[in-house]
Amino acid sequence: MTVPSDRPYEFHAFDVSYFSAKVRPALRYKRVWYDEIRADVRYIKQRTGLAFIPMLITPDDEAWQDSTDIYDRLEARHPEPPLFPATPLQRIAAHLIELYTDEFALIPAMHYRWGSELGESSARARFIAMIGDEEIGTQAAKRMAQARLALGANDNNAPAIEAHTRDLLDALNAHFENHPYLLGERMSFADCALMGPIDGHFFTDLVSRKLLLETARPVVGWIERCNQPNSPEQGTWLANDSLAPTLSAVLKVMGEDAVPLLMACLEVFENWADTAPRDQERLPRTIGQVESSLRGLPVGRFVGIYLPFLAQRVLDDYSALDAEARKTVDSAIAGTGWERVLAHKPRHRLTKRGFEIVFADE
Ligand SMILES: N[C@@H](CCC(=O)N[C@@H](CS)C(=O)NCC(=O)O)C(=O)O
Repeated sequence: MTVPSDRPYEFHAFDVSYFSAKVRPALRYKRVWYDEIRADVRYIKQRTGLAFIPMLITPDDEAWQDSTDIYDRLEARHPEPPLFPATPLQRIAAHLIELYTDEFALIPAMHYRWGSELGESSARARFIAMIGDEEIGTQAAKRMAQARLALGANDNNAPAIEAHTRDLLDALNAHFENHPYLLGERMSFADCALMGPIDGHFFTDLVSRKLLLETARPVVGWIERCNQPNSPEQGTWLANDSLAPTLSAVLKVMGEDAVPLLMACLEVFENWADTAPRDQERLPRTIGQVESSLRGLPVGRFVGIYLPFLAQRVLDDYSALDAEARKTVDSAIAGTGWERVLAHKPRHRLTKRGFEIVFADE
């Protein structure tokens, strides 16, 4: 495809936005010419019908929305340097990390931003300054503090969220002490995805930034590398489609803590979809409520339709593998908790119609 180069991409984003932080490193890694523009939700909605940040406008004026779609489209237009590993195990591992970041890591991210007095007051100050209006900024902060509860973080389960984060940072520290990126010496979409919670929230917010600077210097080094990727100088992903043992340890912290909740959400979705009308113009954003637990403490959250859509993406890649490749993946993933997700057999298929997730014909 010819790429018009007389105009930059427009990246409509916010510095404090999780999913903007997930896309930004991919743009830098790909070395595309882009302008970052403060998101105007009304304009985004006008272009896509959905008020989600970020959005990318291409030089030929297409609107791209949804970080996973943006990765796919960037990769198709700018295949070099690659974001997506071509080998089965590294590719599935990267997908699982993305599933964790998009659907679970929001919980610790919202906890550290909104779940303490210092977190809340400093994030509120930032929102007010960013929006430039005391009242509107305060309202936005209030909505976000409520979203923390809807996503499953609360005062009661805060100790479990913090213990999870501690273990995740320890595992990532051990990994980044020996490897510059998750899959070796080259970035992939797994690194970009993990930058959502870690750069977009943890390193942006006062309470968690202190935690990172005091206890996770290797992780901070990785943030710096992802933000200035200098991709021509990067090396390669680990040889022979292998995962570093330290990455398997990271996957295990993610899998053991996230998978029970993710599976419970998938079950709520399947049951809802068994009887949901198929002719809906637009599926509801949330389709139910789930009760699960994290390290023995209850976590209740709403169930959305994005998780089954994202899980389907991983499962499609997994089921396209031949038997031998699947065996390799299975034995590498065994014991991490993620095997339950790979064994999931969805009864319903979703697809995108324009920017909306809808039922695929069944
Ligand atoms: N699936 C979307 C999610 C984007 C998203 O949720 N963005 C947040 C900001 S970081 C947002 O716009 N939230 C508004 C809302 O939830 O109504 C993606 O991957 O880009």
